[in-house]
Amino acid sequence: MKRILVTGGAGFIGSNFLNYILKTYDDIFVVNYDKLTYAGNLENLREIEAKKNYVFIKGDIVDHEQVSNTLKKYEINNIINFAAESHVDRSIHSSYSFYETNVLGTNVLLNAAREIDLEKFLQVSTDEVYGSLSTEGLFTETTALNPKNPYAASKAGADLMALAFCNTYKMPIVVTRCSNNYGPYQFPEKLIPLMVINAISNKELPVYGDGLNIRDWIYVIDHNKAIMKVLEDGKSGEVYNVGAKSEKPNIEIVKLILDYLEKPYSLIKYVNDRPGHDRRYAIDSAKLMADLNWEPEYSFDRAIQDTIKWYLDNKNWWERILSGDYQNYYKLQYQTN
Ligand code: NAD
Ligand code: TDX
Repeated sequence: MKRILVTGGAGFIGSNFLNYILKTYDDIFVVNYDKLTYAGNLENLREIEAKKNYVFIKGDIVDHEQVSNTLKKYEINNIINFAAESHVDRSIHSSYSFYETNVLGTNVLLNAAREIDLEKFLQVSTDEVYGSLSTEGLFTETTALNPKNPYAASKAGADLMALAFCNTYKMPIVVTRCSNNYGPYQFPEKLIPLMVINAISNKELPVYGDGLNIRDWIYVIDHNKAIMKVLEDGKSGEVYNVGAKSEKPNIEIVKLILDYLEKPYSLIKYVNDRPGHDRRYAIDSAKLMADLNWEPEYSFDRAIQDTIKWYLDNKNWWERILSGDYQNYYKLQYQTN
């Protein structure tokens, strides 16, 4: 039986992952190990928190002793590392916590994993490690790493450490690199929830630069199904790109949100560009599709509507987040614009 340590399971992708696997598989046991930073929220897990095969532990992945004790106490044989500082703009304000959690934390997990009977270690990574594309081409698994912001650099460092442990200690380790996710429970610092919430609240929608930067969008459940496939069948030492061939310029998404909510385009405010802003991401997931028989199931047009509707229907969830620290972050990020 898989006994999985999921780190960062109270965040956006991790909580969707736990909700998905604990409703889909009976023959697993899961420990959610999360520090509960500003981005971690146990409310995301209400539907599964009482399950007998689920345990929550508040802990930091940088803490070797606590990680090691948790792995042994629960006889963990699989690890999926979602835990990270994940927001590019925050990494531009200060990169220390990104280095600590993303690089050092992954290194701690890898070392602690050497002490157990490990079936698989899956490092959840991002297409941002490849840098930025111009108008042509796609990122493949062999594209050279060229991270362009502190967040991306910290994720690239973690990937390389994971692959080095695989090579050096012959550990069963795989890396996934996914494109931009959207869906329920995403913290409203990221483009889609921020724009939806501001539009609902009749606040300005701050679009960086000319609004023509391109991101390649995937619904979070498609990403999570890919992670499960790679955990089960991914080949040790391999990297798998995950994407749904859904490239959109940012401004198109912002207008789509305003159209859906029947709000005027006059809410759009073009603001100063993000420093070093990557122009375009586009990911080729042909390897994952061919080798592990994975395919995205959700169309962008349908899933983005479901996502906007989720934020409309779950005001309580985001209103609680908008108080306190979030206001301070918002001022810091947008006051000069
Ligand atoms: P998130 O910021 O929503 O959640 C991160 C979670 O990690 C939170 O619950 C937080 O409390 C926890 N955490 C942070 N530091 C920790 C620490 N030191 N110890 C233990 N827990 C800690 O992030 P997300 O968007 O859900 O991203 C999850 C993973 O997926 C990250 O590794 C990210 O790099 C990767 N990823 C994200 C996207 C995306 O579009 N959001 C795309 C590709 C890859
Ligand atoms: O207020 C905004 N205005 C704006 O124009 C915000 C928050 C974003 N943007 C732009 C910047 C990007 O071009 O929207 C695009 C998406 O921005 P984010 O949601 O911050 O995502 P991105 O920087 O692309 O990174 C995301 O995808 C890769 C995740 O945050 C990462 O964790 C993941 O690894």
